[in-house]
Amino acid sequence: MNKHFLWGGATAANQCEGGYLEGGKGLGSVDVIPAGPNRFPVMKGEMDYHTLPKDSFYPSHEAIDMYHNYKEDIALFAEMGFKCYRFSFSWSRIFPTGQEEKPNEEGLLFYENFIDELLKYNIEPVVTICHFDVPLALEEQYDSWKSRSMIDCYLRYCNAIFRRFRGKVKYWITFNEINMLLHLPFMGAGIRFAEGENQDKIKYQAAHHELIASALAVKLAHEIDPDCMVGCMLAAGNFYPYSCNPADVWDGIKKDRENYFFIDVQARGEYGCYAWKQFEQNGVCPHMEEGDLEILKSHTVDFISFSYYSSRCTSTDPKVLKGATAGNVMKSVRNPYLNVSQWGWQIDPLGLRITLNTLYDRYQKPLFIVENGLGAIDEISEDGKIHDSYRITYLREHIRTMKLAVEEDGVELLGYTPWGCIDLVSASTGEMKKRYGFIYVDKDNEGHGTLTRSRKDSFYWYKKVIASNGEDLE
Ligand code: BGP
Repeated sequence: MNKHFLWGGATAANQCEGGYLEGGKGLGSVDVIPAGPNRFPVMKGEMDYHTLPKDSFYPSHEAIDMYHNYKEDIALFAEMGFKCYRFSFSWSRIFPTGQEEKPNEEGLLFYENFIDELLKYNIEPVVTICHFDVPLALEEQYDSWKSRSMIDCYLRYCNAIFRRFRGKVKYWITFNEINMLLHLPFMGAGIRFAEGENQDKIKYQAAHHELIASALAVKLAHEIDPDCMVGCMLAAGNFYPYSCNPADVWDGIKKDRENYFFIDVQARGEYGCYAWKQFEQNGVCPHMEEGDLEILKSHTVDFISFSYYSSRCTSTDPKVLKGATAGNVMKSVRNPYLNVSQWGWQIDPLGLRITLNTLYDRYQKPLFIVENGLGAIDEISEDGKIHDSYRITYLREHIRTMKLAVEEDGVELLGYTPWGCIDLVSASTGEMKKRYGFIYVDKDNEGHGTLTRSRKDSFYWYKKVIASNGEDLE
């Protein structure tokens, strides 16, 4: 790997910060997403959070309390030798209702101190501007991204952070897993549906608003700081056809396109021709304003970042379809060649090489793996330590194929930031016991625990990987 390769780790505010009303922060959409059986219906936008039982438990409120522990956490990242750290800002910490004229100074100061702490250790900040978190007041006032007014609110927020952190933050990501809007609209974009609404029409209209906002953020960032790079972010993982039946192959292409739909616009500057045809056929053409197509065309992203946990598999055979597995929200058929994690996510290291190559062939822009990892239950052994060899195996195999994509296939890759480098709240399930970290956090699903941090075996292993620039994977 080249000597500037950005080894690091990734988290998001809503899953680790806590301090949900401290420092003048307003409520975010994630703060009303409970743990337990109501989580999924709320994330899908099909259950109104106002109707949740009073004793609901909201894991984001405290999370792992990084709000108060960030210095200790960053010191641990530095000890592992991180070159970069990907994290997100909480929008409602900076604009508590999303509509203020001026940002909340306390919120900006928190992130300034946070970033200065990273820079103290020469850790490059990689900031996700919006990671599954919209000020709740914007959801209440405008129905979130259903409304075009969100573009101005988002740009006001971007303007504040681009100016404040000019020269300090070089890598920005406009929206985390932008394609999640199609699958979990409330979690992805703060969108709820009323009964009888045409959900697809709303989703594609909201997508258009986010795409315009993203393009204008690229423009603004470059105006304010010509040296910074702005990227998009995809929940990636190719769909494999279950069989060589052409019907399965075609189905895989169509499913992949549902996801590329966003990146096609952000990276190439225009909607794919297939997208327009589908909009027309399904009667879901988004409303556009004059100049929109030009905005999209003129301000494409500098790099493409993505999460990769697993490949997916698809079939048109009803018998095969019966065995669909969960796998990171997007439904996938069980691939008989792959093992699965404790949460049923398929494990496919070669799929990372396939994904890297597919994305690079399609866009020819630098790529950035900003999420990858294994969510697993960790047990504390008799010696008081966590021997997470399963996590090391998962990461080792993925890093191997990542290196092959770079060294043998010529893919241009900026860096690698495994997800949840410190244990945090799971986005899909709200659990703590689904752990990804190199660093263990003492907290359970019900919110009990001392929040003490400790190093797992993978901590020492990853430290060695970084120190050897990916040469020593044993
Ligand atoms: C991605 C999200 C992350 C993260 C990760 C792991 O979809 O961008 O926020 O949580 O998946 O998923 P989970 O937490 O559900 O295991």
